[in-house]
Amino acid sequence: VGPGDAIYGSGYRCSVGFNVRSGGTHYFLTAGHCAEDVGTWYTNSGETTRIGPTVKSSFPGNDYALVRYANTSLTHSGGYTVGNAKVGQRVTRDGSSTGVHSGRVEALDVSVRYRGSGTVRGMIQADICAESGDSGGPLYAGSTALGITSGGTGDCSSGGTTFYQPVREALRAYDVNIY
Ligand code: TYR
Repeated sequence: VGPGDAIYGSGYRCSVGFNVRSGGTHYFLTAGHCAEDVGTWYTNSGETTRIGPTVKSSFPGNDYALVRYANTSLTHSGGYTVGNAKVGQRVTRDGSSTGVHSGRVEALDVSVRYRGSGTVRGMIQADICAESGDSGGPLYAGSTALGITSGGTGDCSSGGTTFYQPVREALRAYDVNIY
């Protein structure tokens, strides 16, 4: 299980952001809005192969969550260090609905009000499309982890704009390390 992979819970699908750890305990980061109503995550849509529980989540305000790998037979891939996005930077995101798409960072520290759910602050804005289910997936530049897909407008047929939770803030909030 690794960045961009599909995760399922309570009939929802989202994406893995980045694998992280605290000592010998392994977790992954995903979007907070994904985990609001999901207690247990699975690798398959039939929800038979369990990954583990949502440990913590924060949404709205922020949009990140921490899920623990309780299933010790799953692998969890790494290879990332954390960084800060810069305006104009070329970046890539991955997600379980639409796969890999690249674009540029348009703005930082953006507030976004999602209809019917709330406002998130401090987001990275990029001219990259995403669709439902891509949420929680990673935003990166090479091996530098930058963000977690939160939401946006448009789609991958007509093009779109997306907003990302900076990953450094989530690492600090949960006192975990990316790898
Ligand atoms: N917020 C969506 C999710 O929960 C992801 C998404 C992103 C949807 C951008 C639409 C969009 O334009 O999966």
